[in-house]
Amino acid sequence: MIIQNQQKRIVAVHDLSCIGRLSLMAVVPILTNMGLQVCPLPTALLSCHTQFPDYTFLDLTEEMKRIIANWRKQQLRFHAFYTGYLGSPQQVQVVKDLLHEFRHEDDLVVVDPVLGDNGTLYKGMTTQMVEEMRELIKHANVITPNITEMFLLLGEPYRAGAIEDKDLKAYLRTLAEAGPEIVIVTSVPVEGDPHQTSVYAYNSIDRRYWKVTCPFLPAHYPGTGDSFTSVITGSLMQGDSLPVAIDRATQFILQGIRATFGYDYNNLEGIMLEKVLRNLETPIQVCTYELV
Ligand code: PXL
Repeated sequence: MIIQNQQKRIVAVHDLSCIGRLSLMAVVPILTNMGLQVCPLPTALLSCHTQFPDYTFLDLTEEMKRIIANWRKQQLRFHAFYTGYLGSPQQVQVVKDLLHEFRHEDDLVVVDPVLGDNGTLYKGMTTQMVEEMRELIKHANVITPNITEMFLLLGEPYRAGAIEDKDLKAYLRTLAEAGPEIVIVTSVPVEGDPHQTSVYAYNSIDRRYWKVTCPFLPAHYPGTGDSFTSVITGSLMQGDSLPVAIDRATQFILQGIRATFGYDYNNLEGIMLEKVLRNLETPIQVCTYELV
């Protein structure tokens, strides 16, 4: 019997921000912990993420092409692709070429359309990036915009308050019509309750909608979106159902926020992943998802 390498390989297309516990510094530990071999394809190198008042930024678009060319020579086989923060709008074409060349039919493609939060674009993000992201999501199986990114992708003005279920379901459906089978929207306000926040998900294959609601602590930590989508990706790769995956990811983020919130601390440094990473090793005990 030949014992083959059965380890699943995932390409992680994100920036490397040295300070802030986001992008690759969240994706690599989480997915490694969940049993995947992570192969980073770094999009940019930053001294710290762009919500800090000052940072250095090195665009790696050309280096990405060289890395992919080298992988081509080695005929590497990947089983999943997960993209997040891109360093330039041109990188969307680089990612599309990567998928065209390396993706097999059953591979999972997760696109987190990192563009902005709280109704505004992140520093350095442009309308050209929004337009390119609309193209990239067409190639994904799963997308995970926050509510700001959902409106940007739809080309609709941002609405800050609660949204009725029927409207939100229509938004999810419209995004799924662009291509992705599964659309997951995070940071959805809960009607009449500022202490809660919801995640909605739509699976266009079985046409079911899911919701997970959890407490909202009054603190903003950059990078929770990256950790959230990493857990979703790892969970789906492990064979969890969609509602279990969103429950696991939501609970993990809440654990991370709770582990961090009690300290007198600069929130820009993100949630203390080191303290909660091991929780991913235990299967989920209680699910709270609802069918909407
Ligand atoms: O978490 C999203 C993200 C990723 N990468 C960089 C960022 C941000 C959000 O601010 O600045 C560099």
